[in-house]
Amino acid sequence: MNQVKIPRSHPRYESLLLREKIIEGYKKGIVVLPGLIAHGRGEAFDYIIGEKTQDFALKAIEAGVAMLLLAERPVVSVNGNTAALVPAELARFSELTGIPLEVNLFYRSREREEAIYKWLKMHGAPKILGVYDERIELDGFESMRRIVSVEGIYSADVVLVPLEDGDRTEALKKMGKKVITIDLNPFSRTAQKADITIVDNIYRVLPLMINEAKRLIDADREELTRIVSSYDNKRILSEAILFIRDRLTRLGEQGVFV
Ligand code: PTJ
Repeated sequence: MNQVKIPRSHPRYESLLLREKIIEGYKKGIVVLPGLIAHGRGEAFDYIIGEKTQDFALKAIEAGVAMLLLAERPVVSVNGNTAALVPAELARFSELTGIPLEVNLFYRSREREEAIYKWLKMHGAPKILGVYDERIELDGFESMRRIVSVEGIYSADVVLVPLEDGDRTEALKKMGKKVITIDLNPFSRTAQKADITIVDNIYRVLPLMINEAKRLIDADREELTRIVSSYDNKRILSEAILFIRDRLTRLGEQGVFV
């Protein structure tokens, strides 16, 4: 397929750019075919929330970063779509906070693991687990995601699992871990089960997480604890769903979308 040059003036510029990133990721062996479908589902929800970071996401981002900074052994789990969309931002966040990345795939193959490792390294990620270090199989779920790094997800107290299929969050929670997710679909199992759900496009979220980490990195533990303990994920999910309802009602009444 030929690379399409997208003019900056195009009203759907960012959305088309993300498609290109996913397609490029597929060609490089980073993204799997079902990842293209997952991206389409995300796009639909992004359209519905107005392709902008809303208040409910900003609150979740603040709490998520505070929780990661408070953690003893935090880790960021990276799948194919995440690696394709925000590799440099993941590397920057990891460098800034000292939190390692871990390659953890649903559709796992040695080639993909190594391709993602190389891709993240190329973008400057300082520490990438789950590929060349010691690994172990977790009990409690069937998918290939059960293969985790001993130093990373296995030992972690807080795990960020962006763009996640359903089966893992509950299993991680049963192991006593806190789970933060980034998911445009507030109805997904992961969104509903996580401790903190950032309902927004990962492409907009990672730069905001980097800014938030810069702001909070020197905050004292009391301040971080206050942010985390005043956060209520049920309320945030309600806000997201009610926002969708109200926006659709408004647009429906106007009879126009753009
Ligand atoms: O790389 P692998 O092998 O680990 O596989 C990755 C995929 C994404 C294929 C796998 O995890 C999967 O099938 O995921 P699901 O079940 O489709 O869930 C992905 C979730 O991410 C859905 O709820 C989407 O709405 C959401 N999503 C997709 N794109 C974005 C997104 N959320 C935030 N930002 C996006 N850009």
